[in-house]
Order: sequence, then C-alpha cells, then structure tokens
Amino acid sequence: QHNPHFFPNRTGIVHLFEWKFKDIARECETYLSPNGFGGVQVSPINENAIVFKRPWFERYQPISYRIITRSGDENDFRNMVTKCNTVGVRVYVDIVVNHMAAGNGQVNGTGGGTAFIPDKSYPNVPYNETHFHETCAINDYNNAVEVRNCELVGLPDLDQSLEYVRARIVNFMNKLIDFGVAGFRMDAAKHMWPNDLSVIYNRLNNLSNYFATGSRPFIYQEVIDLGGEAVKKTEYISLGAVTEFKFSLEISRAFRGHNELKWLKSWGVKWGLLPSKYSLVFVDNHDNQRNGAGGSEILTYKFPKMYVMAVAFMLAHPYGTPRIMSSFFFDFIDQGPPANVSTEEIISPKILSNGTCTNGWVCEHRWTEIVGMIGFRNRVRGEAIANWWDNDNNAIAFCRGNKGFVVFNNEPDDLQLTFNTCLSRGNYCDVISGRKSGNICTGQQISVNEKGKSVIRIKAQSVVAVHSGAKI
Ligand code: LM2
Ligand code: CA
Repeated sequence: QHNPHFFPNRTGIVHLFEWKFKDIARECETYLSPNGFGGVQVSPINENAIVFKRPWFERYQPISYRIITRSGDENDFRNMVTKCNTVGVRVYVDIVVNHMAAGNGQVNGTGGGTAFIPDKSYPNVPYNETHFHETCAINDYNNAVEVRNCELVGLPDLDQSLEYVRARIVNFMNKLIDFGVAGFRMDAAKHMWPNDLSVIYNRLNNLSNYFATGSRPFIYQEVIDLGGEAVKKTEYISLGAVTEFKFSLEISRAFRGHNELKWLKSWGVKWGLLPSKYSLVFVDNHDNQRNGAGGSEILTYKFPKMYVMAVAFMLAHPYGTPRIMSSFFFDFIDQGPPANVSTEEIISPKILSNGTCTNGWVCEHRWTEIVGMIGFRNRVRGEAIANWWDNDNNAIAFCRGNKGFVVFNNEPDDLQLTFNTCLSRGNYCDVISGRKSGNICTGQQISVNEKGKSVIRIKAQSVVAVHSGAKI
C-alpha cells in the first residue's frame, strides 16, 4: 500500500483543492496528462455539512457517504475517474472517517440529507450515538488515548473498533476502488488507532482493471508529527505512506532563509524524515498554507520566489513522493473557493491563453517553473544525485546522473559561475525561466561544452534547471 501506481514516466500528485469533477476531468485530459503529472488528489467527495458562508473546511464535516458535494455527484465522479485513468492520470480521494459533522441541532448536507448532532444521528449512513466515542475534547497531545478517542475540534468521533463502523468505511472505500481510484489520503489518521486502520485497509479490494492484477490501493495517512507528542508517524508506516510535515516545515525554513541551503546536502532521513518510500512530501498543503502545523514558516503561493525554489528543490531531489498544492486565492483562513454569491456553486477556473488560471484560482501546478520541474523529475528518474556543489551558504547545485542539472541561488545577489553540469555537449533550455518549444528556448538557453561545463547566471532568489529532455 506504498506504491502510488503512477504510469511509467509520470510523477507528482496535484491536489486540485475544491475543484469540480468536470473541471478535473478536463484538466487530466488537456494539461496533467500531456505534462507528465502522475495523479490528482480530490477534496472529500462525500456529502458534507453546509456551513454558513461556505468555508473550505465544511468538506471535513461528513453527513453521509453518498457522493455529492459542491464538486459534483457520483456520475460526475465516475466520469472523471474514467477520463483521468484513460489518459494515464491517477485519482486519490481524501477520506474523512475519523469523525462526522459538528453543529448545534439539525445540520443540512450538500445532498439534501440531514443530521441531528445532539443525538449523533446521521440517518443517511446510518450512524447513531452507539457508533461514536463518548464526548470529550482533545486537549493533551501527550495522551494518545485522548488524541484517538476524544473529539478533534468538537467533531463527533467515530469508533473504528466497531465492526459496524468498519464495514461502513470499507464499503465506501471499496466502491471508490471499483470506480477506478488508485488510493486514498486518510484524513486525521493520527486520531485513529493504527490497528483499526490496519483492519480496514486489509479489507480493501484490489485495484480495478485500470491497474496491474493484484495491485493494492495507495494509502497516505495524514499524521502531523513534528516531534514532542504521544503519537508518532512511525506507528503508521507499515500500513501505508505518511504525510511528512517535517519536510514541509524544514524545506520552507531553508528557502525562507532561516537555514542555510548548504545543509540540504544531507536532505532525507538524516533530517529526521521518514524513509523515502513511506514519505508523501509537499511544501504546503491546504491546512498549513493557512494555519496549522509549521505555522508562519510555511511557504505558499503568497511568496512566489521562495515558493518556486522550494517546490523546485522538492521535485529535483529524489526523496519522497511529491504532492503539489493547487490553491484558490484567499485573504482569510476560512475563505471558501470562488463561488457564485447567490447559488453558492463553485466557479470553474478559467484558463488564459498563456496557460495560467484566473477566476480566483492560483493553479500553482500550471506555473512554468513547477510544470517544468515535473518534466525534470520524470526525465531524471532513477538517477542519483552527483557532484553536489555549494558556496558554503545559500547557493547549491547538483546533477542527477548525467541527465539533469539544477542550481539554486537564495543569495541576495545574482550569481555567475562555471558549473560542471554532468550533461553532454549541447544547448539546453532552462525549464524554470521557460521551456523548449520546437528548436528554441522560450527562456534562458544554457550551453554545455565538451567537458560538461557551462557558464550559468542565476538571478538572486531563483533556480536554473536543465535536463536531457530539453536539449535543442
Ligand atoms: C484534518 N486533518 O487531520 C484536515 O486536514 C483539516 O483541514 C480538518 O480541519 C481536520 N482534520 C478535520 O477533518 C478543518 C479545519 C477546522 C474545521 C474542521 C471541520 O482546519 O478549522 O473546524 O475542518 O470543518 C471547524 C471550525 C472549528 C469548529 C469545528 C466544528 O474551524 O472551530 O470547532 O469546525 O464545528 C468547534
Ligand atoms: Ca478518533
């Protein structure tokens, strides 16, 4: 359950946060597939509580396991999964089964269902109060029992040790597997017992016929472990991959200038990160881009220069399975996706002629630098880091075998030096400032001599990356 099942020569999971299924299907066909992305993570797909002013977080408050949200219904979802698989892009679903919706009194769901919270009654599953833990609040993160059996921010806490609850969860997940999904993000895994999750995962079907026979679903579990708490990320790695929040924090700190880049030479387990195959990595996610683990250190689209460097490093370095955040613009943390003020329907991203998004969507995955580095990662797959160079401070460079070369300059001034690129002689397009288009580079062109050397100028707070797939 550690294999993401990417098609060959594809990598990266794009979290198309709050996108509608119809738009995701089109994005798979027109952009993600042609540009080498591995898969998409969709926001929770099952019926959620309608919360006043439609904040993004309402999708973490389930009402039932019927597939109907502002992203679309079951039909839309199935069509999307088929279309994405057909063009070689996998789909991963965010699964919220630690808890159900909170509220006072009756709560209405996105599919017309209701719940009555004082009775912990969710008739469209159905769940009643016997399926939940006793009400208590999580205050003490040094107490694993409290973390697992009490309520996260007041959300009624399901008891996954019960056979009935396990069956409801397994049935929901197996239905999605049979539709063709490749795996799951397990929301709030830290708040569930590893043993209960193990029983649930073991009952999951093998993947559908879009996959090799006998394939197991990819599982990545959200466990925030920055140290100093009772629950450890290592408790979950035998079950599946784990979201590595320490990666997000440390990479952000480094490219924010709070830790010298030269230390990244030992990036990986020496930093206290999980072994690579267990590690789902990201610069920011939908939570910590607004608040939460890592807080103000976390880099996001709001700091584009530093953010691009951090994402480029993540994709240039072989460690982990990378996930790219694709956001909507927000001014306050609870702000929901762009929506029509009267109908509250989500407004689709509109794609401009230069390939970027508008209508309130950031579409980081469409930034030239980020998509360029997806191409880089695919090209250098399996090649080791070689020829590490640094200036003993905030400029670093390395090769990936003899297929790729990348240099990062997080100094206040431009840098110009002769580098050993490990590449064969010829002209290459920098995939950060532009791309290869026919026989020309739309950005910087890098010429490498017969000794693999090249004089390269890197602007302050930027990156230059070249690979054998962008040779002209
Ligand atoms: C997660 N991982 O463990 C998600 O990644 C995170 O986004 C979810 O929190 C959380 N677990 C629960 O699924 C978000 C959000 C919270 C929000 C909850 C529930 O960060 O702020 O809580 O979703 O929608 C909100 C209110 C909170 C209130 C709660 C219950 O912010 O003040 O607590 O609803 O009504 C009384
Ligand atoms: Ca729990």
